[in-house]
Amino acid sequence: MLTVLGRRSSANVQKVAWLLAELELPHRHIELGGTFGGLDTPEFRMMNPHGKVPVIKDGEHVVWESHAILRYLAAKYGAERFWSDDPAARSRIDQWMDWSQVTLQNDFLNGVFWGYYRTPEEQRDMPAVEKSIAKCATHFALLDSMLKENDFLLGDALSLADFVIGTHMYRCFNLGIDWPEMSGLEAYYARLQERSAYAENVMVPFDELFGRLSF
Ligand SMILES: N[C@@H](CCC(=O)N[C@@H](CS)C(=O)NCC(=O)O)C(=O)O
Repeated sequence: MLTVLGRRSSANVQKVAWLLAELELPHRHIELGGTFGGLDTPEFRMMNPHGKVPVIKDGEHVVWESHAILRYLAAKYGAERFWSDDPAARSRIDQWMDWSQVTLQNDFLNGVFWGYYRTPEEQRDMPAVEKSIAKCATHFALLDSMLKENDFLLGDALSLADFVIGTHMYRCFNLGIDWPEMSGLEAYYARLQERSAYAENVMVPFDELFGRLSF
């Protein structure tokens, strides 16, 4: 039996939970981290020495790092549905996954979500937050132009690029930030919300994280 470990309020866990739901893969989900704790036990550190979620256990095989987990699941169980065996097609997906991890997450999750939402108001560095919002607006404008042409980021079918970028759309549109006009991205977010796998696994209330820097 496949096991996923990680609190459902974590965006990195949500990417994995959404993919598992799309694949309709039977699994059990153990909430860990955040208020659930459990990341410092020797048993957990044996699985992930960094003490972070998500982690999956597939039989005896353990994988940590959300994007590595997505690639593992898509390769093993996806039958090329969301990733590809073809190196060229795969690299088109990988480049957006890596860009999301390195650039978008730095500006959105670290700069805006942590800098604004998770930081208590009196500790916020608003000039830094404004800079991150401006960087995100540039990233979102690029994604918006792609999504005016296509239903999903890389064409008419969902790919791993959508799992990693689409997950952030729920927070992007629910933080109370006035983004510039981005009707392509809004339509994309509306399409994602129609998918029960997205609605059930990504649209998880995150108010427990408001003003909370402790985990
Ligand atoms: N790059 C890692 C980041 C992992 C990470 O930072 N996970 C956070 C949750 S999003 C965590 O474990 N935080 C500690 C906690 O939730 O207690 C990944 O993509 O899996």
